[in-house]
Amino acid sequence: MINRKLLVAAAAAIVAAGGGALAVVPALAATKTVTVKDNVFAPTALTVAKGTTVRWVWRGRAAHNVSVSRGPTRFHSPNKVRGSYSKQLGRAGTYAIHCTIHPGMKMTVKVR
Ligand SMILES: [Cu+2]
Repeated sequence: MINRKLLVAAAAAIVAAGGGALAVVPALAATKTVTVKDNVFAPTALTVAKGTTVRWVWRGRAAHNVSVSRGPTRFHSPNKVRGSYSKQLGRAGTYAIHCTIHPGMKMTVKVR
């Protein structure tokens, strides 16, 4: 005979865990998109909450990259002509970002 009380307790535990996980997902899933055009980022300034993922999407014809020149953490995308590059920003501060191929191609991301 199956122990019905144990089954009910197990089901309740699974529902509680699932509910908790679902409640956490929206905060972690926040994403902001930046368009990488020929020789300009759009927008050029962005302010996001800590933990936000910034996703750069290539829309131009020339190769570009996303490189942090100054900021709480450094990262550097490959040179790309299409596709996207995402980075979750977990440390607060101002990130000065540029494309190393086009020195005038700059933007800032403020994480608070
Ligand atoms: Cu560029």
